[in-house]
Amino acid sequence: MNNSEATQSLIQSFEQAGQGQVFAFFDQLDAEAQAQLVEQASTIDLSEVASLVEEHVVGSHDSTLDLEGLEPAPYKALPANGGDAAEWEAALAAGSAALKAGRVAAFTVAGGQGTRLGYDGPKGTYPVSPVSKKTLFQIFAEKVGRSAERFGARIPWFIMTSQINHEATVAAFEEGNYFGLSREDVHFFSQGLVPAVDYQGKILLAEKGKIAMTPDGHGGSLRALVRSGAVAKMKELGIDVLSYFQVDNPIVQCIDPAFVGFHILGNSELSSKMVPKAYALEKVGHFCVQNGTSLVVEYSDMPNEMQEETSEDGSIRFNGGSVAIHIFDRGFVERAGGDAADLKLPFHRADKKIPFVNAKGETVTPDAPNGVKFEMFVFDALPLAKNPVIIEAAREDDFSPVKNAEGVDSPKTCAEDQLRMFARWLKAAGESVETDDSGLPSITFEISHTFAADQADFIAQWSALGDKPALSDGLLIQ
Ligand code: UD2
Repeated sequence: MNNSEATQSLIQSFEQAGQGQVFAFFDQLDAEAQAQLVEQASTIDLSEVASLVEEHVVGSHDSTLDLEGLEPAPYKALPANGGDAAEWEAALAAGSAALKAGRVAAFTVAGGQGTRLGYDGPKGTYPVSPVSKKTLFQIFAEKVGRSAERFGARIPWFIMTSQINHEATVAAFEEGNYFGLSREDVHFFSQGLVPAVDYQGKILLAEKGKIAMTPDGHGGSLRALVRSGAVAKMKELGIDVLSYFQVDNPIVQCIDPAFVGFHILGNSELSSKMVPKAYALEKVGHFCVQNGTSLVVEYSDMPNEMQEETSEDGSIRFNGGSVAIHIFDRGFVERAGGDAADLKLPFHRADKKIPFVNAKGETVTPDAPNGVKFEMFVFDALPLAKNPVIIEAAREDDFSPVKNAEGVDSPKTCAEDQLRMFARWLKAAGESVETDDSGLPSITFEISHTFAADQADFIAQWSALGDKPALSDGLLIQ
């Protein structure tokens, strides 16, 4: 029996916090299981749990957002949509200089469970490219590697996993030989976990010796970057610009020099890309301002009438869709993910069906929500950041996520969007490609990102290529 003083005082602290049920079956566990429970329990911040419970579960929680004075946020439009071309040129030059100077790192949040896709494994190991079926991780690795080559600098890549998929993620990189990257340039770290609670605020047990804990949301990345030592590593490497993207979006420009430039020239602590919404009720967050402060309002927090409002010219008023592409200033991450009390991200409540062990020791699988999980959202950092910059991005150049097994945002739509992108690149380089009205080519081919990271890169690479391959079904340009 695990009876050390430290264990006894841990159990006592849980009892004092009204969470003694966590150890209800402790005496029935063998020594190894006891040690595991103790280890898990010792990672829990009981005062954080108490304030989460007070604020979101038992207290008078009024989570409705105050919509008073909410306006669409201003943004830098693309030159094609009326933006200032000279400003975009200046941003491109500034971003390219920062990249050459080695100030930029890539950062992927990959700690999610990917339940909607129904894929059993880290989402980044899901194959998505149309011909060679490269995985999401390989595509990002090739884009990051190609950008490093193009700008003649190292671009380290930080990847946030969670306890659920950490080992499998690292194993996939080992097996893939880091997809051509140098192993020293890839840094993995795990995000934090928060316990799930029932509607009385009691921490739930998943098993007699295991607490039900879930990842603390992509917003947990800020504190995980600090706690894991990733921020210290960036400092050591001279990196102050962090290019943030989600694991589910292979179209994303992992390293976009113009975006980096806007961020630097704007002296911004947090910059974001907006994509005009595809339709009024698209399920994305909205970039807004309220009393001079920028913020993202999730679709679920904005009434439909507001999402459907139109401007005088008939266009959607709240048009700025948040597609989870950001750039963080390292110093800001260090403060917001550290102890700065005024820069804390809030937690959100999600009601879920959480299997649990009841007081009799039986495992119950509920068929209706029985408890609460807590998550932080990274875009809640926006109101906390100084000089936030928002730029417009073309959906087709930056956003086609794989979220669902079928229908919208599925492997099929994503593969088609990649094909459209490859066809556009070839056309921009002066080639003729047969496509339908939606831009989808009649043949399936692929441009490897070891060859080109983005359209400008492709045009330069393609025109420098002596023997150009003839376009044919199944062709892989690499
Ligand atoms: C997110 C945004 C939505 C829009 C959309 C674009 C929220 C609440 N909404 O929706 O506004 O921008 O993305 O695709 O975020 N992740 C972690 N740890 C966690 C949870 C998630 O790393 O604890 C990662 C996950 O691996 C993925 C990303 O965060 O890369 C997005 O997670 P999601 O699939 O839950 O986001 P979604 O589609 O609800």
